[in-house]
Amino acid sequence: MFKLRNTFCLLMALIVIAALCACNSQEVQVDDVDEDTSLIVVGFSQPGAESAWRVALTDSVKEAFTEDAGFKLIYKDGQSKQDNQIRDIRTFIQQGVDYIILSPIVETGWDTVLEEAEEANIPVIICDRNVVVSNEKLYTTFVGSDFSEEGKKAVDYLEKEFPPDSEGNEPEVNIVHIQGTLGSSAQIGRSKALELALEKHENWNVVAEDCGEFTKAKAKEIMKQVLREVRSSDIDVIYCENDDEAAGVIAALDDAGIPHGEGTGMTIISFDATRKALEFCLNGDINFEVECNPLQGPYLVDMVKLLERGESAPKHTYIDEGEFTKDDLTPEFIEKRKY
Ligand code: GZL
Repeated sequence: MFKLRNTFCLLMALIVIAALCACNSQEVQVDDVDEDTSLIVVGFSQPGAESAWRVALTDSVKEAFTEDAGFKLIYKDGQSKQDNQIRDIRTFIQQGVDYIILSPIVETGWDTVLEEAEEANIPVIICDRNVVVSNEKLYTTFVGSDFSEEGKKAVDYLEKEFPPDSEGNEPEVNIVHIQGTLGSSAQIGRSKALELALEKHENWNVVAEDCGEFTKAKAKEIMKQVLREVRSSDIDVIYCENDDEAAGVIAALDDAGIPHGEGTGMTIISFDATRKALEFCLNGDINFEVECNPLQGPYLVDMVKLLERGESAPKHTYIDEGEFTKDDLTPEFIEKRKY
């Protein structure tokens, strides 16, 4: 009898363990993509929703990759964490999507998961920011911005704003630098341009520098701290690496009653050229806007269609981007902008 009970208990234990294992495997189980769908299934991994620009990119991709256009889009928001994006890409692989579009929060750390996508024969399109990988074959094509060129536009503007005098003497230019997410292509390119300018102009000085994470809240906090440490009369330029940071800087200056922008001796530079920032520019609060174009959905659809036709994609496609001062702007122009 005792032997029988032992066997029964052992059998029950094995059944419970097997059931627990089955449950665990369910945790990573994802809905397989409907096998017989005629739609092209695209997994889209965004780093987050940190800025108005980012939301505009998401909207542009969603508007382009519709079922009417022949696509099933699966959108994932990485909540500003690379680990989440890597998890999302693995989910796309398990779901058996046809393409992965990745807007990488930072440039490095993607080799392993891109190798997994390659092993699964899923082409990866990088958009917006770029990746730095051991082998460029790990992604099919890049569609996005040339951030070094964006930074150069900002520096060119500053060089015109602060020219040498008739004897060639360069003015002293004190700069507050509010960086974007460290390690992102946008931050690397825009910061690099300023670093090169500081090497070129010995009288240009960074009096304060910190990372605003491309957000209004963090930039406002940084600017309030800067104003505790640096006299506002000693600040000639605030170099904001996106419009949300510029909005935070303006809020901090307004709270402190410090005039800024056109005719005040405190020049504000920003990147993205969102509608709200262009309104700041039109009213003189921001002196110079470098456009960073988030309307990448149509470019990406064209790239997927090209690959579907079996054609080879160019490795890099840089999208058209401009720059603005108040003289380029009218309320009607701003109103017509898509973001
Ligand atoms: C640039 C993009 C940046 C924007 C920010 O392509 O990666 O990220 O400039 C956004 O507004 O947060």
